[in-house]
Amino acid sequence: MESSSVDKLSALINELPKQPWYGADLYNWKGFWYRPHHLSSTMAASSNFQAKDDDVILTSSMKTGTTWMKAIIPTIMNPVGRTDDDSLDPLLKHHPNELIPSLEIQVYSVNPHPDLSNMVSPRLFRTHMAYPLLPESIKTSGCKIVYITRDPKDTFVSTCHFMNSVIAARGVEPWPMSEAFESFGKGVHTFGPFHDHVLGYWKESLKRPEKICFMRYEDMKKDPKGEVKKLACFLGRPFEKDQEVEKVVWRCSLERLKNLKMNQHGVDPWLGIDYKHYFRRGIVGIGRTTSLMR
Ligand code: PAP
Repeated sequence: MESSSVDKLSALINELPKQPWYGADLYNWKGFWYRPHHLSSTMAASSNFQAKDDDVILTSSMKTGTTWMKAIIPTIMNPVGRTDDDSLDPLLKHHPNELIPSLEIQVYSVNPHPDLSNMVSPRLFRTHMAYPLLPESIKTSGCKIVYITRDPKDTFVSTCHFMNSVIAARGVEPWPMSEAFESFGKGVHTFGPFHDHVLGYWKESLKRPEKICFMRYEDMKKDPKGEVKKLACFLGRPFEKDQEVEKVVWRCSLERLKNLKMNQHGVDPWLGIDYKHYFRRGIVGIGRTTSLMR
């Protein structure tokens, strides 16, 4: 970015409301909270990204089951995902983050006008942007949006574990859960407020169910085959045989992914975060128990 643009951005950031969060500051832009290094790329993606009619965009607030979807969507869309030959499965060599690039964390993080002309269609992207911040072309083109959400208490607990692991690797003490809870309750967490995020997509999915597939982590846990079948139909890639669905569900299961070498030992080059932190217990209802920090 040119130095004048950097100066303008710093000046803008300095004027935004600010709150502490896990040892850093979050800034509120257009009603949603961002870390400063995600802010410029979010602004660039929001104004510059041009969606194509056959794009698929995975959207979510954080820690709601996105990684599961990052595995499932490419597996459904790629014909290899349905074959019997497990040795061809891209998930063997790639963490799900690598299979479906993030607009704000990867695509727009270095260049506000990246050249996407070499990407093969149908292109798959993900974003944590709330509905009002989405690039206009995502809303108006024929592209499909898949939104995943989760019980807020479970989302909160998952966020605590993830963020405390991330800051521990940098030598920072864990943030006390009571303070993190108060902050989450006020809607202050990256990409939050959680309820505004969920409601934005929920309301739009009611108006345009053919455009937005609204999914819940709990439904996925209860009936993964049924939900994956529905998702595949929504994406225009229905399954012909039951074995194909079983294959996708198994390939993308937490048990399998968390034990793959790549996910146990790899590091996300964009965020510097160990891939293992994306896979934990995946339990429904953990936020309602008294043993939150297990
Ligand atoms: P992100 O927003 O950083 O991408 P995200 O994947 O949405 O994170 O959330 C991580 C949660 O999804 C973790 O939940 P937990 O902390 O309650 O355990 C993680 O375990 C769970 N998760 C990751 N992959 C899968 C999967 N394949 N199946 C089920 N749950 C998964």
